[in-house]
Amino acid sequence: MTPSNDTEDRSNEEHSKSEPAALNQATRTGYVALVGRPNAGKSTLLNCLIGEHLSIVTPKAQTTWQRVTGLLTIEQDQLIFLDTPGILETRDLLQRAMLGAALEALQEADVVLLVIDTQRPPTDRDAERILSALKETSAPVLAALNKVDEAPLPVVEAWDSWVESELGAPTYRISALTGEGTDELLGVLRERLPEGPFLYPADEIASDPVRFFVAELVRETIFEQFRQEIPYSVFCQVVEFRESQDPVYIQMNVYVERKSQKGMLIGKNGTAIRALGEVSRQKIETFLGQSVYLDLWVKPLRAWRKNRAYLGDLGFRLPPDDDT
Ligand SMILES: Nc1nc2c(ncn2[C@@H]2O[C@H](COP(=O)(O)OP(=O)(O)OP(=O)(O)O)[C@@H](O)[C@H]2O)c(=O)[nH]1
Ligand SMILES: [Mg+2]
Repeated sequence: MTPSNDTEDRSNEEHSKSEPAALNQATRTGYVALVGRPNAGKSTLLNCLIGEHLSIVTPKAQTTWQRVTGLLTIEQDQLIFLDTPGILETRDLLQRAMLGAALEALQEADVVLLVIDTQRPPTDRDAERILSALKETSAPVLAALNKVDEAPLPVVEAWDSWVESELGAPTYRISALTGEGTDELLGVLRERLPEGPFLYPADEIASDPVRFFVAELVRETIFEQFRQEIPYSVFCQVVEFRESQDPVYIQMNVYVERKSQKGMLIGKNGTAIRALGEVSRQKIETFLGQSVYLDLWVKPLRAWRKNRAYLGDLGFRLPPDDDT
């Protein structure tokens, strides 16, 4: 093809194409990291934006332990949301892995959405943790002032001033629970996406394996049904997933840190584990849209939260410079 007939050839090509005109427009694709202090509503916001119960949510802090990717494609825009564990003070190796996951998402982000719980006023500790974490990113930061459905207005205003003076970032008042303000926020996020091809098919909402979500739904139910340290001592892992069977057969290990916790999880005459299995199974059936046989095996894995090898086996990515 010579430069002289280049234009003509391309215009001919254009006319012969049968795809909709929209495909010829530039697409925008980007990673949007949802970060913030524990319990701010990051996972609720991810679910609200995606329109699915993808990331587990509980009233307790430190629910999310690993990053969860949620995909949303609207017209020419693809948003790859990274829900992250809360930016927290780390006391053990699991918490260091959790913080590491949040910091890694900050490094990968094209846009950072700082999610703030405006039910509580800003503290020095919040300020220190948030500002230190945000040093990891060079991406633009937006702040979602969340929970405005319940938050006292003076506290929302206090956060507004804090974000303005400390970050100079734009703020958006939202409720991830009711959806208030989230359409406008989504519009702003779309505007911030860099141009680029889609990285996932337009109809996909998740990139993590189904096994991960299934195990997370059991962990969510443990947070709901057990008290004190139990939710923080348990991790779930699918060991067998037979999709071709009806009902789908799922065998899951439920690891506890100490032998005594095994008894608590099973309960008197097995009542606790039966209740856990029943509610978890229903959630998994809704998620998969199929009948499920859920086989839970409670196993002690001594002090797994502090054990590098166990955490590695359970799928946690540990910070490389960690010497614990
Ligand atoms: N009233 C109100 N509650 C909310 C809102 N968003 C989240 N919550 C509640 O806040 C609690 C924590 O929500 P999560 O989405 O689990 O918070 P998170 O930031 O993901 O928490 P971690 O994973 O522990 O860091 C849950 O009880 C939610 O129902 C909101 O807009 N309004
Ligand atoms: Mg969460």
